[in-house]
Order: sequence, then C-alpha cells, then structure tokens
Amino acid sequence: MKCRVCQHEISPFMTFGRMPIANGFLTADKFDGEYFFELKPAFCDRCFTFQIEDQPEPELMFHDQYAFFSRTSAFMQRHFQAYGNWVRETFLDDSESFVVELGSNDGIMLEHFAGHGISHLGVEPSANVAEEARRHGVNTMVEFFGPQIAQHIVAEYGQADALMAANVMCHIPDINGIAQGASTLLKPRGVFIFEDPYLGAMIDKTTYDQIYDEHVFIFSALSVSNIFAPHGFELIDLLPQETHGGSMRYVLARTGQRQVSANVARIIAEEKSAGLDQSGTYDRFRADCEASKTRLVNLLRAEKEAHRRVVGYGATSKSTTILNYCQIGPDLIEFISDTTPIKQGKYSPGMHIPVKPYEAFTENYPDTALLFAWNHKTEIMEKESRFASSGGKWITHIGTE
Ligand code: JHZ
Ligand code: SAH
Ligand code: ZN
Repeated sequence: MKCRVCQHEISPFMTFGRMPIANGFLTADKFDGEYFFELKPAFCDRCFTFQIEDQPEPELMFHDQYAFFSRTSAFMQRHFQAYGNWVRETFLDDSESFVVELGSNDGIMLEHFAGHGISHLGVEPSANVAEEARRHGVNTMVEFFGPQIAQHIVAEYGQADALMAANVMCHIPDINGIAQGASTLLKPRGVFIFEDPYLGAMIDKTTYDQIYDEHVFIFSALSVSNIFAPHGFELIDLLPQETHGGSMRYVLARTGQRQVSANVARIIAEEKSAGLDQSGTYDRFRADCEASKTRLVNLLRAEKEAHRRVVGYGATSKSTTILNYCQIGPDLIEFISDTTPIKQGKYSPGMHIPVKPYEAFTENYPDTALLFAWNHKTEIMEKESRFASSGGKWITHIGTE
C-alpha cells in the first residue's frame, strides 16, 4: 500500500481481522447484507503517520442515520464550551469574526459561537445530526468538507479567521485535500485548530479500540507537522487533552505568521523519546494488543463459568473493534446499555449483541459491567456509585484499569 500522506510504500504491521461498520448498529433483518472489511493498521516510517490500509467509503459511515450524537456526554458538553471559549478569547475579535467547524455534529461546540452572535458555519455530512445542530441555532451545511467545498464557502462567506474540528480530522482519508481546503479557506493570519485521539496515549495504554473504520489516522505531533508543512502550515501550539482517553489539540498557522509556543519542540522531543517515530514501537503494540485480547477473553470466560451476568456499558464505536477482534458475542455479554435512542433496540455491528436502553442496566444490575465508554469513566463512576456500592464489579479491556 502507499502511505495516504506521503505516498511512501508501506505495509500493515498487524490485522484486527474482519470488521463491520463501527457505528452500524442494525436490526436483525439486516444481518444478511452486513458490510465487512479487514482492519489493518500500518505505520509510515517516512512521515510517521499511523493509518489503516482499507477504509469503507465515507457514505457507508456518515449518512442520515448516523448513530453518534456528541451531546450524549455531559462532560463533553462542558469540554466543548471551554474549547469554544478558548478559541474566541485567544484568536477572535468577536464582532468581525467568521469561524468554520468541520464535523460539527449536533452543534455541541458551534452553539457557543452562535450564542455570542458570531458568524459561523458547520460542515457536517450526516444529515440527522446536522438537523439536531440546526435546532440549536447552528448554521449547518450538509457536506463532506474538501477543497471544492472550501472554495464554495469562501465565495459565499469570505475567508475564515478560524477553522476548527474535534474528532473529525482523523476520519478524513484525503488529508492532503483537507490541508489544501484549509489553505483556501483561511485568512492570512487564520488558525486551524483540531483535536483527535492521541497516538502517544493509545500506544501507552494499548487502547487499540481507537482503531476502527472511521479513524483512518491516529495522529501525533510528528505526523501532523509533516502532513501540513508541504501545504504552508506549521504547528504553533500543542495542548494535551484528557478527552477520549488522551487527545491532542493541534494549533496550526501559515508558516511564519504567528509565534510558535515552546510546547511544540518539547512535545515533539517527548514523542521521539517514546519511539513514536520507530517501527519497533508498533511491533510491541501488536504484542500488547494480543495480550489484551487474551486477558479480556479469559476474564469473560471466568465470569461465565462462575454464572455471573455480564453486560456492556456504552455501545461505543470503539467497542466494535474490541468485540470483533476478540470475537465476543451474546454468549459472553448479555446486552449493552446505551442512552442513545437510535442505537437502542438494535444489535451491535458484527457480533450482534442486543443494545438496550440505559434502564435495562439500572433496573436489573448485572454482576459485572464491561465499561466500553472507558473514556467517560469519571462521569460514569459519579453517576453509577450505587452499582459499585451494591456489589457490582467494573471491568475494561485495558490491563491497567
Ligand atoms: P464515546 C464516537 O466514538 C465516534 P465512540 C467518533 N468516531 C469519535 O471519534 C468519537 O465519538 C468522538 C453512551 N453513553 O463518546 C453514549 C452512555 O450510555 O465513547 C455513546 O453511545 N452513558 C466520531 O462511539 C457512548 O456511550 C453515559 O453516561 O467510541 C459513548 O461514546 C455516557 C457518558 C455515554 O464515542
Ligand atoms: N466534533 C464532534 C463530532 C465528532 S463525530 C465531537 O467531537 O463530538 C465525527 C463527525 O465528522 C461526524 O458527525 C461525521 O459526519 C463528520 N465527518 C465525517 N467526514 C467529514 C468530512 N469530510 N467533512 C466534515 N465532517 C465530516
Ligand atoms: Zn507517509
């Protein structure tokens, strides 16, 4: 295969096997035609970008029945309010500014710009979540962002002061097209700010469930710097985030236009000492994934032998990788509870575990809950203190938690 960023010849370092669409929760009548592809991660030792070889077509993942709504976490609502405020205070002159967000989903961040009367536009291809954003007063265009859309936006609104994204950039395979679109869209001193799950955190904790169809890339500062340099952008700041189990906020500007924070050189040096630029790191990661799989399967088999009921908590996209890689089905997990209406009453992709409303969990506590939404642990532990105090046990696929 060719690296999606620099065209260097690379090959996958492992396979997670046959995978369905991670957010493709389905009814039983759809089992027969379910789509599968092989999930194979690869690392490019020239531009240092971690990527997957095959990704399903975007329209198979993002459409008018998209299952992920950003507002399902109260913690994330606060996070996006703070993210929005920080962008406004750091980079904008409120009265004049125009901002664009890619993958604005249900408007969780842009509503904080709309609320301040700031000219804004969300570019969001999934029509159902875009509709929810509009209900919150967020101006939204139902499109996949790319170089052409950038031109249309400039023609209609003029250039932007800030282009923002969260958990979106790592979803878009034509990353060079996005960088080109950003260059078209931004004013000379405009900033491009995005955050995504961080490669350093994933390698450190073996949270391999960050790898699934939507996440075609898992970025590091090293890779982001190499991706954007040919397009005339440089990193001017890096801000680690605790969201999604460890994320990084990347701040880019046109080269030479803005002062570069000392964080940039520091974090890049840390990445080199952690070996994020070395192929051997990913061979070790593969071994860690295999060990994690063995541990989780053994744990669940032991629960079953002890006649203990196990349910999943949070029908996350991430859980699709865990369940299909470890081949865990309804024989080991009775159901998965989730607060998202569109997922309820359906089955999990690939392994077909029933997804039930939250009340199915609270009304009849299991003996053990497998926390698939481990990235929301703080929020969930606060809410579920009664489960633990009544003897319930939490487990995750992460060896150290
Ligand atoms: P959560 C999605 O990943 C997909 P997922 C995507 N690719 C991405 O990058 C991130 O989001 C941003 C439920 N829940 O956030 C709601 C409860 O039931 O880990 C969600 O279905 N009770 C765009 O899907 C799921 O869990 C709760 O108390 O891995 C959480 O999904 C809470 C807090 C959540 O993202
Ligand atoms: N920013 C939100 C939503 C992340 S979900 C959050 O962090 O919670 C990822 C979103 O990106 C989805 O809503 C999906 O429809 C959207 N998306 C996928 N490809 C895109 C593209 N090419 N341009 C803009 N948005 C895209
Ligand atoms: Zn490359």
